[in-house]
Amino acid sequence: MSIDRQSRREADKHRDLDAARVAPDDANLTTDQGIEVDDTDNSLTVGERGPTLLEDFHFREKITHFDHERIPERVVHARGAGAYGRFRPYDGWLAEYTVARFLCDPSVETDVFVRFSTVAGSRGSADTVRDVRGFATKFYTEQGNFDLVGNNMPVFFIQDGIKFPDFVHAVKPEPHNEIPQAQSAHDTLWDFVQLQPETMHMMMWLMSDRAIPRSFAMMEGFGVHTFRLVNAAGRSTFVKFHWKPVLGIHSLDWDETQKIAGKDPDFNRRDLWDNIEAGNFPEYELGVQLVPEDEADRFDFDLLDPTKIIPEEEVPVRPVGRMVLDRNPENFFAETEQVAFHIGNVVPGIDFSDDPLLQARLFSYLDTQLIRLGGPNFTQLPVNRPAVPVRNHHRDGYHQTAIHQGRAAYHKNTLSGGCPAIATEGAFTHFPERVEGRKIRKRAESFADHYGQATLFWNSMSDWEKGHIVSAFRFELGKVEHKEIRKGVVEHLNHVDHDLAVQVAKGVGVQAPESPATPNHGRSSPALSQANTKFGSVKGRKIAVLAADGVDSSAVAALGEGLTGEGAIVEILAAHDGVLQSANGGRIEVTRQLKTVASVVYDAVVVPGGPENARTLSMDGDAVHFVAEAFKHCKAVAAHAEGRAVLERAGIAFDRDDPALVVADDAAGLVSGVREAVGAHRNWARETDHIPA
Ligand code: HDE
Repeated sequence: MSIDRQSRREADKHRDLDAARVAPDDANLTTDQGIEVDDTDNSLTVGERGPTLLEDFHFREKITHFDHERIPERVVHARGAGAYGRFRPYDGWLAEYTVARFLCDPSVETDVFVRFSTVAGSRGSADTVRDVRGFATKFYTEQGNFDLVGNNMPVFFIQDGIKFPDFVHAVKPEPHNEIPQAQSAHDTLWDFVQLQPETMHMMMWLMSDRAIPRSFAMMEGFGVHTFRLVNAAGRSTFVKFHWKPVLGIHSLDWDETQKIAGKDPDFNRRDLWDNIEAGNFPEYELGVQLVPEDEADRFDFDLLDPTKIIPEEEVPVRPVGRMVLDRNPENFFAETEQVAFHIGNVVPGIDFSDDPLLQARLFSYLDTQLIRLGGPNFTQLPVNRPAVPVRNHHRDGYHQTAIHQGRAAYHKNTLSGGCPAIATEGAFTHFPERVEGRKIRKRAESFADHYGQATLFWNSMSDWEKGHIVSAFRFELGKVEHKEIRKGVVEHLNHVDHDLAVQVAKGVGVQAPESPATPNHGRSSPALSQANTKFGSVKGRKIAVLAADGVDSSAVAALGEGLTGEGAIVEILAAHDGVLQSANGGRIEVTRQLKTVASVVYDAVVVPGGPENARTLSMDGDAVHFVAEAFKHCKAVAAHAEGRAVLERAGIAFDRDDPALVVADDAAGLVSGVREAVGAHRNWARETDHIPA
């Protein structure tokens, strides 16, 4: 679906950004003072070989500016990638619950900027590490900016924000040697976990495939906390926000992610960028779970507890509208690095709940921007400023870019004609929630169950997902040096599910528990399983075609014609760049040299026919390894006619019952087989074969 661009746009962010855009033109190079210089390659010296002169203002300014190019990276979510897009509600049904116009007026299209991120790693860390992904959206609405600062997992590690520094110190590289980078597999994190059982539900998500998404376009987003919607009558309804990817939720293989971290550390970032450039725009549906205030107590958990979900089977996610990301930023630093999200940026019709994690975040985001972006005027940066006018009495500060006119910077005033005036209607009004109680430091009893929903998550997984979770726990705890910590975690897992605890214990060499610490309640939520997500699309998928001279071009042409129109990216890989001679004497342009890529950055591999092609590729270790590795990672592996020989060389038997193994003698059969296998994402059943590679 594409959103109509001809819509009403009172808040047009792109027009607003025009004022800040600086395009290269044919004008001369100047200093920051606008002075043209005659040489920017040689500093001013005494004689050709003499000392440099302090009066060389161009040299000094150039170096000084360079020295100050870096700003502190985000303390968490340092590595990210951003994109602009548009959001539009489908219809007006949500108006019954909120006065936020951008959510209920289908004639309004709202510009957005989204930043996806990993949490623990530094700015330069690899994309495909096991981690939570940030999914932060800034809506430039006509009522001001609304930021939905979410993650790709619906719960969090802790219940109270005061624990956040402890948690982050535990998960970040250890302080004595700053090892490991962007990894949760180390002692301090798991020590924290074993002493803080409220982490258990989130740890199940973190050990699941949700932590290694194939693409930012193939993961969900969650607001996590319970928020409020407030309607025109002032009635409040509790709400959980969800982003549902149109392509479904799909993940990488763990072995693959580790290899990608070396072969292409920018894997997810590149995927986002390339697909937007190719017109394969990532799309998400915004959905809401609504709970009337007077029904808040009907659950067996507390709505204010951010370690809990509302199962979709209990409260369905109702679709609100669609977001399309259709434009890459023009300058990473100016936009993606300087964007400043804040959970406290809400518009009329959206309000907060008393979730203690949410309340802490309300303090943290503004505070962190002040240091990261160097003062209170970061809201004037092009990517941050709203697309509607800002008028108030805030003045001065570092990097003030506005020239405020007039004498009165206070309210009330007569000297500026009383301006700016206070809105009489449509302004933000805090929901007048009734609260009373004693000041106290105590976790609510209703937050006490730390295992029930971890069990729900486990019970909801398919067999292959369970297998991945067990392997992930074994991997992570296997890296933990202190046996006592491994043991402590297994004891908690024994409250989640006995079988899970036993399997993990076996892997990490600790005594397996004899009986469950808490009996499994047996409940599940099928919506949590990736086995029940959407399948069938090849949009954004990368298909490698291995080729050499003598390749039968009919299969190559058919793949290109058949699949690129549906959004797949088909690339011809060969031992060298340039052009190949096809079997019928034609020329085929090579997209990439085999040595510069690897199977792990593709979703499928196809070996076309042609006897000479098959002979050459069978003798090429890189090509054979490519096929074997793709097969190991449960991907679609396909051969056309003589191309079979290369699969055989990779040790693949054809008599297996394997829908992702496609062998065809006709080009049409090859294309339809590849389409189906790629649309199914992976054949995880292959894992039980323990394929080497
Ligand atoms: Fe954040 N978080 N967070 N967080 N968070 C930041 O703000 C914080 C939490 C999330 O792409 C910081 O600008 C506290 C939950 C995202 O720029 C900081 C607590 C969720 C991003 C901060 C949490 C998030 C951040 C660091 C516990 C999911 C990246 C830099 C009370 C709902 C936004 C910055 C971007 C970033 C604090 C917990 C999501 C330090 C104190 C829960 C997506 O302010």
